[in-house]
Amino acid sequence: MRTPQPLSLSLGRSLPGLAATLAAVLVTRACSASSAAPTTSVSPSDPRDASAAPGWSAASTRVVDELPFTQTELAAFGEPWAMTFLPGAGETVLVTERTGRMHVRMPDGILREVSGVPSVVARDQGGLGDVIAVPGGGADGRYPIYLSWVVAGEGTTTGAVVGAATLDLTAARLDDLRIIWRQHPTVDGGGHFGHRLALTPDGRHLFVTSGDRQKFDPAQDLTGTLGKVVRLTVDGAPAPGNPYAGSGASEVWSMGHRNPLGIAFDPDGRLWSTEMGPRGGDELNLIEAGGNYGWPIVSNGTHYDGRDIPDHRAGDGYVAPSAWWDPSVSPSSLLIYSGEAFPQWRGDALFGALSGQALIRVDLLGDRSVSGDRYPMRARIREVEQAPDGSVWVLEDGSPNRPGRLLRLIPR
Ligand SMILES: [Ca+2]
Ligand SMILES: [Ca+2]
Repeated sequence: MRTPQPLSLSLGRSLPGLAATLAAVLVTRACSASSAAPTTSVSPSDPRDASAAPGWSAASTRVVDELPFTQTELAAFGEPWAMTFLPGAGETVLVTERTGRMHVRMPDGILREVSGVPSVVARDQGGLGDVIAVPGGGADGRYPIYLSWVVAGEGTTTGAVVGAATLDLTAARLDDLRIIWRQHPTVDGGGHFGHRLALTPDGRHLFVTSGDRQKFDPAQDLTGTLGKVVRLTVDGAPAPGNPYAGSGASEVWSMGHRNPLGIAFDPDGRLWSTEMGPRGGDELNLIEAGGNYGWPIVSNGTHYDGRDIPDHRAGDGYVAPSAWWDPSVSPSSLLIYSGEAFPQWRGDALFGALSGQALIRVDLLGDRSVSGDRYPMRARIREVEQAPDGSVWVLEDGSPNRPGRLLRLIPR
């Protein structure tokens, strides 16, 4: 993990002073990123055009109709949302459903419902969310996990929370469940919770994506955690060294996000996130300490009601997406592939597309993304994971009329 940027020098300043410092740092960063803009044929960013924002439009991503993998259905769930393999347990995988259920699928295919799952507010996009397992867990069949879900706040409001628990695999039961972090403030409405989770490779910090709850401006407000990526200790406290330590939101790592639904580390420890943007503004972002990713002030998309949003421009003070999608694909998840089964995919980003009904692959080259492929799946794809053997497992999105299948993808 890279160390925080010099923003920590701004401790104790007023917010405007902090913002000015932040803008100066980000301008520098944006300009240097622009000079490194990719020059592939699919990039509209001409490095000779100083006004062009960095990054590239992935709209022209190649559609691969002849899929390089075969698909096998392993199970089906009502409304699956997330999954995680249990460390050292082969193909044993935990699957959450938005409606508040969790199952463990054993390697022999048996599905067992997990008890002790928290009661959730399952409404609109909210409910039971992500689940991740702590690497190295599993002694005596007990697996430390983190999970996220939506709870009621004051009045009619709701908000996402993150909890820690221990899965007793033999009993298929969560023990010692406790809430360790709460999105704040809680607000009305049922969208844009984010609440995807990622542990740093060294296991010392927990990153949580926190959506803007469809309230826009809070993504730029450092008194709350809406529209942010936050960095916590393993116990849920603001991590030491965060860029806004000492401010009202000392757990904030980056800001200006809309609805980041994927987060993952690459093999070099860089943090990437997929973000569901407005119309035509879905993003793949390289997440850096103190970065302001611009929502709702700048976006390469437009509001769904037709109002314009200024595009990212070099020098505007906001971090431009590494890649963006117009038309939208609705990224739901993110995996950086490191397995053996698809050697040509190693180091690549893979994510599911909801409205795009596809698995999307993006080539990562150091701190840049440069090209990619789109694999049509004929279903909304909610989640992507890598099995111990390197096969790629995906969860389709489910609905009351159509369950979401768990599929295993292996090379054709
Ligand atoms: Ca997962
Ligand atoms: Ca725009």
